[in-house]
Amino acid sequence: MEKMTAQQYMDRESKYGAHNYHPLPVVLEKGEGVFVWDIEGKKYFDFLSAYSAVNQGHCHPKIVNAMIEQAKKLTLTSRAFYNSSLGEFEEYITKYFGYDKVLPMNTGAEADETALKLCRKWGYMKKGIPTNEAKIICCNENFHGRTISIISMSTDPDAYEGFGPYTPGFVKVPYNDLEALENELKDPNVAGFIVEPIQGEAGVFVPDSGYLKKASDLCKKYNVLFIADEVQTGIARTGKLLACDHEGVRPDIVILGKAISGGVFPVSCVLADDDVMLCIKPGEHGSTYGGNPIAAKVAMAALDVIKNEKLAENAERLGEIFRQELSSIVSDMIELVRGKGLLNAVVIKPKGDKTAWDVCVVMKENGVLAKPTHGHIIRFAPPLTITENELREAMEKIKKTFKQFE
Ligand code: IF1
Repeated sequence: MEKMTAQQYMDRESKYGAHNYHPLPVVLEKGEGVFVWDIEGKKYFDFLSAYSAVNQGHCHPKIVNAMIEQAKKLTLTSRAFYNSSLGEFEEYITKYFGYDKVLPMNTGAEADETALKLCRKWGYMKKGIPTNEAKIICCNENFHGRTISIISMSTDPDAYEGFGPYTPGFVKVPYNDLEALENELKDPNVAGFIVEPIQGEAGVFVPDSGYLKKASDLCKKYNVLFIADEVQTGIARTGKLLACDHEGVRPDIVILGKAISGGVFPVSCVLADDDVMLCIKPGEHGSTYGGNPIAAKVAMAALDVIKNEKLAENAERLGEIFRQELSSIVSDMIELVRGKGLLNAVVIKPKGDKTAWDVCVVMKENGVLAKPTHGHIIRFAPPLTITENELREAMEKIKKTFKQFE
């Protein structure tokens, strides 16, 4: 049989798959550490890390082995029965992050939904909000996933338009605006405030230093739950285990996903203390796959790797170097560099008809994969296992790319 070309792979996806994505034209078939290879054997630095899911590097042997070993033994029981791995994971992760309880799910959106339900339930049971009156404050330009309720929080027409009617009960405030937040917090029917410590989809928008701490203090003052969506920022990506750790903030609810499995298996979860978590009773929430034995073993291995390989420390140190190097590039297409740890972005000023998309295509030719967001922002988020030498090597390719647009 003749070998398929990249074009044939892409055409087949286009013919048989829904058109809900617009991928960069590269067909990958192998990954190891910070590298991925396409079907022709060309090697690339992965500077997207599956949107920060592959923080531990591609196909990390410890995580993959944990999956294989468990897959040979027991894959799924549902939560109708106990399984011998779930409790081990629950103890491990609650001690790891310092919370009383965990509720396991599979995807980020599901964990966000879980947090919203938990928050509303707490609002009725503990805060005494009248039935069906609970409100949750969210931020403009947020990204929390793709379900109907979550897109009801969105201010991005691409995310919400054409999918109404929307779920009521959300109040939107500008991100990074404490005054607007406090105004809404005064409403006694507000149960929670959900926030990304750094807005990823918005283009790696880092709030002013002190914002999270003050927002969390305000929530305490008004008896409102502070809910941190750390799906993208968590698990060492920004240079600390959680992005909230930069300001010493301890959220009432933490939402985790993506890198909690190192990109090996869909795992997500919500962390909270008993006062909040025990508001949900048997039969009120769950998921067939949530808390399955493979997920449990994979997540423990993935979190082990974060600590053993000191990935938070590496992200912090290399992030500084990366931003320094990026900022040193002289190009009239670079408007701004921002980020924290190894979650960074460059705001691109289009040049003639050349946009961030064109930059990413040329960068791909040069051996670095990244993806534009909102048309004019390029996100750079390599696996946190990257070494300084690898980072500098990738940097040369990025510099070369911008030179080609001179
Ligand atoms: C896609 C963005 C990144 C998230 C936060 C929940 C979820 C996400 C803070 C939902 C998901 C993704 C999904 C991915 C693109 C991506 C993304 F640009 F859309 F914002 F990472 F930057 N909370 N983020 O960032 O998690 O249900 O997808 O597991 O392809 O849509 P999920």
